[in-house]
Amino acid sequence: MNPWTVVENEWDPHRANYFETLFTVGNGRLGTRGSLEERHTGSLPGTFLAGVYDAFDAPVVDLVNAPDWLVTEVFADGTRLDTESATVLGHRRELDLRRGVLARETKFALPDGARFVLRTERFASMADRDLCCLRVRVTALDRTASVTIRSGIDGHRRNLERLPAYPEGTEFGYDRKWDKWALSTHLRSTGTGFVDGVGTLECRTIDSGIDLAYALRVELSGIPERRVEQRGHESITVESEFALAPGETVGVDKFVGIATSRDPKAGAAPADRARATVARVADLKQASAANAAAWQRLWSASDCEVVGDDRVAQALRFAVYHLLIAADPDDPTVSIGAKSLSGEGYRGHVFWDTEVMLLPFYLFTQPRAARALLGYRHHTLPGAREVAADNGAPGARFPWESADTGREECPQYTSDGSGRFYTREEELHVTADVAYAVMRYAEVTGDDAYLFTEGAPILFDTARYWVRRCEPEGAALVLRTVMGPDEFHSHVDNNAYTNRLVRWHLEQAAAVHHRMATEQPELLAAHSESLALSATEAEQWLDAARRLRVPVDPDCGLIEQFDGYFDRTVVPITEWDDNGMPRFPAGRDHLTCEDTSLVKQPDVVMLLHLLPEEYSLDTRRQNYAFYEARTLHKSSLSPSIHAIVGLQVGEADAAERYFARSAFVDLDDNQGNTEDGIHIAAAAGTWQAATHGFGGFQATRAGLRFSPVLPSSWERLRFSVCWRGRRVRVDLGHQDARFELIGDGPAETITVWGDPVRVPPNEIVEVRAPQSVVS
Ligand code: IFM
Repeated sequence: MNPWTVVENEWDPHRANYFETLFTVGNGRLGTRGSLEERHTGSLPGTFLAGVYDAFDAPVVDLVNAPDWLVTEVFADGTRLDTESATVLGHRRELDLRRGVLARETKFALPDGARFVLRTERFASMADRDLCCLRVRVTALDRTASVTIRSGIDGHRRNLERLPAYPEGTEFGYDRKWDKWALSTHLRSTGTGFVDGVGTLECRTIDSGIDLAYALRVELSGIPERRVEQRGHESITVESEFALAPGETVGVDKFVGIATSRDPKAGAAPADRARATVARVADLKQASAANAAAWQRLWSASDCEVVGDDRVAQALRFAVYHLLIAADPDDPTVSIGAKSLSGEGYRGHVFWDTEVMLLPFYLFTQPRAARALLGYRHHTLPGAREVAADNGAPGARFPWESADTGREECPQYTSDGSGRFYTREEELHVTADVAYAVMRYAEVTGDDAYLFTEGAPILFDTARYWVRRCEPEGAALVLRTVMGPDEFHSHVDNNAYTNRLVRWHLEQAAAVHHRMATEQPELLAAHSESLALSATEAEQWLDAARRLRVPVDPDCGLIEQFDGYFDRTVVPITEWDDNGMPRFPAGRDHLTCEDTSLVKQPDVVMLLHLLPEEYSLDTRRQNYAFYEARTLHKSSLSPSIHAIVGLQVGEADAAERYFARSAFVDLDDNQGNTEDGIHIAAAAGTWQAATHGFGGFQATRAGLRFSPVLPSSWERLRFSVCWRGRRVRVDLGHQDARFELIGDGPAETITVWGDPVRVPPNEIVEVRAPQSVVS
């Protein structure tokens, strides 16, 4: 197995939607699902542009399924070369993770047996995020033929809205199921045309009013009999016709420039910018080389390599690939949805996943991307203020589901309308999670300028929200009617995770305020003025932090997940699936575990993960054992966190199982919903489980620490981490660990297996594992 590629070896329409997700190409600015260029019955194509949302014709805002730049049809002697009109003799696709290129080779036969090979290559350029490229080549194997290639842009796109209720147990075949969905229209055509051989398709999102422009340049390979430019109301196409001799190959190279009126660097009209993008490309060779060079730079900072287990190595690279195509370091107005830009799942909405699951990957490998992701929360502060105001509070409260404005976008009901969930109203912890991410970024990068300019207003305005949201109970403060990360339990009081993180948040906000009073008094005065912050508010934050109840049983160290949790009915977990993951006990599902102590995903265990230094090993051991036995892992965020905390408390076997569950969630489709999009939080959790878990890597105020304990099948684990502006290359084995600090400056002292190690710059330092680890 090549750990740098993911391969599809045969055409199976039942697996096609799964591969469409896996084979998404992208560059953070956009993502395009891996559909066949000509599509098939049952295909689910999609191109998603970061930040392009619209609410027209839908109950909640959608990440718009934007015009499709791939669409290409090939005809051989009048027969369409697709998986239904012709016979598929062979089919292979390969996603090259190293360069972000999806290559295809399909061999078709016509009814008379004449064979044709269709080869394509596509990428969304990492070198120029406004550019997408597609190469199409057709070879006639047996006889002369007339070949027509139609390649263009399809602006007639719809989002899936909802599947109407059908009798329970109704199932539709792969070729019918998407047809059953109600659809939403988000785009209105504003014009199509060709000038000097370059086509333009323009449209506007109906509700949010974003202008989109696509420019199309098609270069032919071979001498055509005919070349025609065609424009329709919502499409543009270049059609070329070739007479092919046996063994001859013809084709097209397609360049597509994409621009929108919401791009941060918007200046000229989108159509002009899109046309300029395709005009500056010399040819596909040059565009491919620039793309490959950009990818090489990304991988040199972000690779996470497992030596000795190619299957795991591939899974980790696949995770990193999807993380790299999800983030745009140049756009601080967008974040990453729960399915990245790879599908319509969760309508492209942004959750706490970004701050808690994804951010560490970017922080340690692509800090500019981390900075941009935090920029999104700053950019959406006005929306968060509206959310607070809607709830009768001052300050800012981040929404549970966020899109372009920062206002709450979480639906109240399940998609068929039958179930009510309360995440929108009650999953308040996201606000503290954002504060946590702000502080982590500042700590790891040492970027005080960020902290004092953009971080501080986030911390301050959200802290004042908490002060109002907390209620007095005697001398203490409590947080009633909330939901913690465990979404099986709504309307609970004093969720330990929420309360503890809120206290931490209030303390950090007060500490930053205090620092600014001496280090940045003018900036503090400016923030105080713009936020109408009174001189005593920071004191109120500290007072609230002191009084907020965070219960831990003093005898056993057990943290009660929320008030009364220990009294909920204990329903034992008795069945596990083929991956060793728990099944719902009979009669229980997502909405019917309220009265039980069953837990959907780490809640107390997530707290142990985020604040590892606050809890003794004994407390972590106790709580992990108690809650792990009750956790159903019905979120893809769950297994990786259990792997990490499990390793800290010595549960290595369970950790390997949890790691595998996270690492293969999409490659093995082990939740059965990969077709909706990549579980991007699990991809990031997998990276965390490898580095923080098996690598024992922690970045603390005191510096970097490593205590690797690798699975026996891994020979080495290699990755890099950015720390305070420099990069450390890490190479960990069972018996030794090597470190190289890249860049000028003083030596760093890091802690390896508990001992301090001095690492001078640009020198490989080797550390032998102590006997206790080796044996
Ligand atoms: O944010 C998560 C949540 O924790 C569990 N349900 C899915 C959401 C999006 O990934």
